[in-house]
Amino acid sequence: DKIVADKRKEVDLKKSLITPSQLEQSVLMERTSTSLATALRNSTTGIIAEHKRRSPSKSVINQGLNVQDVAMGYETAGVCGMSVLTDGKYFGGSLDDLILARAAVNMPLLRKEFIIDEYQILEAKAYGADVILLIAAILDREEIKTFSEMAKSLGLDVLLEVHNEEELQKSIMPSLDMLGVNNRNLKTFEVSLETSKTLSEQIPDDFVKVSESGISSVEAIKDLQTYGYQGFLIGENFMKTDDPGESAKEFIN
Ligand code: IGP
Repeated sequence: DKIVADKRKEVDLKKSLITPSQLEQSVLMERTSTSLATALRNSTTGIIAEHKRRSPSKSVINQGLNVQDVAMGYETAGVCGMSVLTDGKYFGGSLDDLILARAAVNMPLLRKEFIIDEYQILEAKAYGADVILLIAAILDREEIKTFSEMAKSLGLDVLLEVHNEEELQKSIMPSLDMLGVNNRNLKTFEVSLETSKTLSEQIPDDFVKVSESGISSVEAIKDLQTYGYQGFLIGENFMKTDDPGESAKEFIN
């Protein structure tokens, strides 16, 4: 909730400095997005590899790497897509990370952000993202609908993140492509893959199921696949090493 309040201030300030119509001038607005949902459906491994320097739960994960090297390493490893954290205050990321990754690779890129305003969706497109994340815990159903429909109109895929049954039930709508279950409780930081297993049967089959956070072994993925998961969002396990791309390779084939 502190994160959301900080984000509100940040977005209001940026809006006054760079207008939506200025964002629309970005060369990247003309780029055709690539679909992460399609890549996941066609993959047997389904890895979405994240760029994450630090987090509120772990503090420093990796500060010494170059985002473009990380992106190229992930792409060479054969991941389905990359998640780029753009929040500065809590995760040490930025929109520069997103646009630099975009310049380095062709695979689908997810803007990992606390989206609370349509302005941030325009930013995602203008800085080269293919997918946005919407977090059910910080949005009501109306916002999820408005934001996901706007993303679709820009050609972006939508990953909706839930942590419990109530968030899942309030969020289901046709403008979402992927449903992600966050195994980490954002309030307590506790991680349990059981969260993905329990919620799996309540996710309708028309959505690609993604399991997020706390995944650190191929065995865990094999297990989650039996519950219908086709996407696996992995950050720390790759980023804590000197060569995230090389670490990701071990999860592919
Ligand atoms: C990655 P992990 O445990 O592999 O580093 O987790 C990702 O799921 C996590 O960073 C995340 C996240 C979020 C971060 C999931 N949902 C929402 C910020 C905001």
